[in-house]
Amino acid sequence: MRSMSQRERPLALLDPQQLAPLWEVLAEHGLVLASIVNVASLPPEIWLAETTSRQQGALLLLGHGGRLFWEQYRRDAALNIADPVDNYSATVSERALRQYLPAFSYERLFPLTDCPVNLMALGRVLGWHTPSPLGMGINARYGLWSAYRALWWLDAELATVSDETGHPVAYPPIAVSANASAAPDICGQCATQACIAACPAQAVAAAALPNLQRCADYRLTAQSACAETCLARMACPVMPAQRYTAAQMAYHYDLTRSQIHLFSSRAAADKRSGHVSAAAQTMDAGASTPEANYD
Ligand code: B12
Ligand code: SF4
Ligand code: SF4
Repeated sequence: MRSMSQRERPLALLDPQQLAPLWEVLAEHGLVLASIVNVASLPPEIWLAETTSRQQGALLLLGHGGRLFWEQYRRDAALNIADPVDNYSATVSERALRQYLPAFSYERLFPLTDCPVNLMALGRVLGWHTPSPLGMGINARYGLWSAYRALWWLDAELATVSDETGHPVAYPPIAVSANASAAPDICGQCATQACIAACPAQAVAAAALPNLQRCADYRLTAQSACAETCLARMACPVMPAQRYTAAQMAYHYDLTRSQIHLFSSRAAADKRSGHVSAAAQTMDAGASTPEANYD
């Protein structure tokens, strides 16, 4: 981990082409999406907070796709630890950094209660996915079945920073494209748009952001068909083999359902007392549980 004094020293040059063994070991743990990019080449909208990490250095973004991560995690992790998926992601990625980049210092930005980066915006910039009616990105290789697992800041300067059009180059080039502007618009070319008709709450619409309130209200109803799943996500015909298993689905959707329940109970209590808490205005998931694996 880095210290304040380490932040001041000049950055060492890192050749991304030498990272093949790092990508390999991460992929073995199911972290099959991995990109590294210089901070200086990123647009300001990816940042949610002022932080020294946005001045210089590089960001290493890791994500899982499909089922492999879940299988590895179930095999390796002690399930009785707090925030197991986040802890597992942080532990295996830090171990890999120590082993393959011992000369660099680094700082974890996610999982973290106050992650200073808008992960979905960063993923878009790096070409990981294109927009879908569900709001989450869709990836050519993993469909709707990917999520961010870890984000690390490194005191490194990458040898190459951007392509000829000025877009940051992601290493290694990933399934969709290394360049967001060149990624295929999967949902724009989808003939069925089955996700829209499949949503029982009419929360999903073409060319619009999903209505998260409708989704949340429906998920809390006693007869909800989306207590442990998302019918719209399951209906997507892209890469069906990557769909989460029933246990994986139930884990994540149980977690978000209880967060939504907590949020709405607090809001109702505030309404009764005439007091509006910060948690009622925006659900402070971090305050109630640091686990951020809402996948
Ligand atoms: C808090 C949070 C939630 C909260 C949001 C509550 C609230 N209104 O405050 C809850 C628990 C409800 C939630 C739910 C889900 N989330 Co969420 N969530 C986060 C988290 C940890 C922080 C977002 C945040 O507060 N950003 C800071 C604010 C300032 O930025 P913002 O843009 O205003 O943030 C809002 C949106 O991000 C929105 N939101 C949160 N999650 C999602 C997911 C989707 C698909 C959309 C459209 C919007 C959305 O809620 C935020 C607050 O209003 C991020 C991880 C991260 N650190 O980015 C994951 C994250 C955004 N969630 C994700 C996912 C997948 C989901 C779920 C599909 C999980 C599930 N299986 O149910 C659902 C879908 C939402 C829905 N349809 O209702 C993924 C998206 C991955 C992707 N492939 O693009 C992320 C990136 C987590 C990850 N590890 O990858 N989430
Ligand atoms: S069903 Fe079609 S429009 Fe909906 S998420 Fe899948 S590819 Fe996109
Ligand atoms: S969880 Fe259910 S209500 Fe929410 S978007 Fe998916 S299908 Fe619609």
